Amino acid sequence: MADDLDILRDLERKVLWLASWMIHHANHLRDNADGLKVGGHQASSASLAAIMTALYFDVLRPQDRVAVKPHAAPNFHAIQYLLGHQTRDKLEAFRGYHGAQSYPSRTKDTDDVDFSTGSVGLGVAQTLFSSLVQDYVRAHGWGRNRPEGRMIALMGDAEMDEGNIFEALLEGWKQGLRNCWWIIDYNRQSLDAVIREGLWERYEQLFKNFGWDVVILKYGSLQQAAFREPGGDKLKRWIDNCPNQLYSALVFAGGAAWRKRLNDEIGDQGPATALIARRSDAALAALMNNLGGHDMPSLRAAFKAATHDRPTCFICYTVKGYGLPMAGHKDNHAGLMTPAQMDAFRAAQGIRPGHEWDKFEGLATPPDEIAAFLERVPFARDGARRLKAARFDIPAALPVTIQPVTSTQAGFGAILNEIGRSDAAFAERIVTASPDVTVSTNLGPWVNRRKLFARQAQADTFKNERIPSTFTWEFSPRGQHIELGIAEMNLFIALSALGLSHAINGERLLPIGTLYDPFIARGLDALNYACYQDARFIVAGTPSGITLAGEGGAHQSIAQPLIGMAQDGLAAFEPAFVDELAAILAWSLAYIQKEGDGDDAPSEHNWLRDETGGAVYLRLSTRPIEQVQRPMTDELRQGIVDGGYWLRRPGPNAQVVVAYTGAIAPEAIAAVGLMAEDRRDVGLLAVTSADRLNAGWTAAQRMRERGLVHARAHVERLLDDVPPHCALVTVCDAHPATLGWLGAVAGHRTRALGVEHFGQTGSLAELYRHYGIDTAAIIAAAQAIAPGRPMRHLRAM
Ligand SMILES: Cc1ncc(C[n+]2csc(CCOP(=O)(O)OP(=O)(O)O)c2C)c(N)n1
Ligand SMILES: [Mg+2]
Repeated sequence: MADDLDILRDLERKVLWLASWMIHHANHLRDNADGLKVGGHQASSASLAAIMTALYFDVLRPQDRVAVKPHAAPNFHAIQYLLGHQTRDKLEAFRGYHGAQSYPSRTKDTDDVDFSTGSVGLGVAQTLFSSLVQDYVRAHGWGRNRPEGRMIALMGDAEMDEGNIFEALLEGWKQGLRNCWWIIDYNRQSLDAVIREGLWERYEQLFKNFGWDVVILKYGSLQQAAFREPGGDKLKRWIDNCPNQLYSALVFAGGAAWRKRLNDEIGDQGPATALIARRSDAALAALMNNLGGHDMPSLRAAFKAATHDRPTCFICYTVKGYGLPMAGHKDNHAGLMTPAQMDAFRAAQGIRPGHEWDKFEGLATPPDEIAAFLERVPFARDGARRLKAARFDIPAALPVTIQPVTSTQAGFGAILNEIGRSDAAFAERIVTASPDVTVSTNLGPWVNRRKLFARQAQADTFKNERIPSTFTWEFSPRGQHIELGIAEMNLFIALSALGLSHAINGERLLPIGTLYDPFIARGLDALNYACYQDARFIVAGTPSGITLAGEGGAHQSIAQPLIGMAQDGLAAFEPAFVDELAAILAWSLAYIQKEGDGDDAPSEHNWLRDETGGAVYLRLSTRPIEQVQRPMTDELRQGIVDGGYWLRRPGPNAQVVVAYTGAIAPEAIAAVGLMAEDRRDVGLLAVTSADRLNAGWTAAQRMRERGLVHARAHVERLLDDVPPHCALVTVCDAHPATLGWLGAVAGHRTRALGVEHFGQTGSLAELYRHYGIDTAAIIAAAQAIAPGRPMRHLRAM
């Protein structure tokens, strides 16, 4: 009988082989008609083969969750294939249509990826926040029937260059991070380069500063044994002093080069020379390549020794391309083995031509023993690992008292305050988070009611000292607001982790984040990442646009509505009035819980994939505006969530229609009112979501092209009421392209007003005039494209 160590070594070889072969197959053996390289990272995968084998086949438990370094995806797919959770078809189609993904993907892969990766650094931070979310869930008394899992990142050493890693480390320290492992594949190579000397010492200090344990796996067991031989101390000293570049170069050059170099530098005609001479070239190379990260006994021992819940960083010395001909070469990142090299590698693995995909081909252990071992692997014990969670009912109308003159941001705070007072089940599941803008985004009243979250309760000192304050900042394990430092990347990764709690912890959360609208750009890649892995959350960007006026030019946002439209997986809204916001928020809280299949047919009502669900972006404003007094009918509510409705329906003789979005509503209303004195039937279209109007229109066109001739989008039905000769003036406090496309829906002449430049401070009137989105600008635009009688009002203004 083979023992577990033998079997793990066999599996390591198999993982290395399958990963290399998968990439080779995709690049050399598949029809690649495009003339583009397919790519794949044989060297980066090889670097992690032993570490991943030790983890997945021995150390991990079903409750553990892993973010795999993006360019080690082939290892992951190979491991799941060996465990029976990945098909050969998918491997053969690696990087192809519907094949195993280039980088592990929660949404596109079928082999149970825990966390997507791809943009380096983000998956790493996701594990940290997922661990905090696990603590949050358990502190609220949920999910206690499941064992606590470890959140584990397998990361490249160059991922440590990403700033978001440091932001996350600091936040983790503040929040008392536990149950998190970051395993650094310390191959001392990035894409372009060999990294600086001594970086591990910086890492070690850094992690220790943030309260982590650091475990360094530098020497493998062969090396440790050699160090105990006579002359071994010299060898160890030489290894410790060897620059990264030279070590890599010698790894690439192989046994004879090692012998020459070592003899030159530590040869003593005594014990060190003898130590070298006792080994063949192959044995010498094996010894020098035997770094901790490739040594199965060291890896198992190190991982199994970490039985505590302290966050732990493992710095594993590795060789990029370990076991492959490109090992150690500085150009190996995108390097691919040639067919001849692959052939030699196959033969060396004992794999017969035509048996490349066979799971047990060429292994020392008999197949039935390996199969029996794989059956016992703890990681795969519970089968599929993605959990399900119940949904929470959301009332169609969220109660709120609307002030006659107020802003959407104030309304947002008021609605949350009302939710905070309610004992509805869904209210318990809401968790808010904000990067140091809790008060200034109007979450204060909600936090007063629902408290700040911390694993340990902590009283509000100001309150204890009887110093009056509007806000009582009490920390409690039942608190429902996570106060983050000012790092927008962290906000989005936190939302990403909170928004996957249903799948990871089996407990659904309803996350709502707030930040200043311009700083969405600061966390944009993390937002994209969160959407890519289908995390469910609501994010409110407020204040926004140039409407924040005195707050200053540097805080003005222009492109965000276009981001909202273009970002897949994110439904974007920009209401003008608080009753609209209440309807949108109620819809959103249900929408983020929807779990239809991504290929579900869109609803015939609006051709949007509303049953699939997604995340939501609300662009809000601090501008107090007069609210429209009206009953919220079902029809109005539907129009609001579908993206638009007629505030004033155009008549048959309309020459002009104004379409507006957001806080600029008073200017649009005033312009229409003034124009109506001279023109008949002027219409006013309220657009609450350019994103959903646009997406519905695109989808309906596609449906028609596919033969569903009756498909009609909401915006098409709205514009049915606009006579063909009528002109459209669109206006929003954002880039004009946000609404400019409306003219293409039914072929209306259109002038799109908006903000293309920014940076000026001033009063609203000054700024709206300066950027050309005030009432006069709307009227002038209408006059220019739909000349009517001379406009007295325009001249008077
Ligand atoms: C945000 C981001 N920037 C750039 C890249 C391109 N890229 C992919 S891997 C890589 C280098 C990775 O080096 P390292 O993390 O050390 O991994 P190794 O390949 O050495 O294992 C780069 C720059 C990326 N994937 N994501
Ligand atoms: Mg590296």
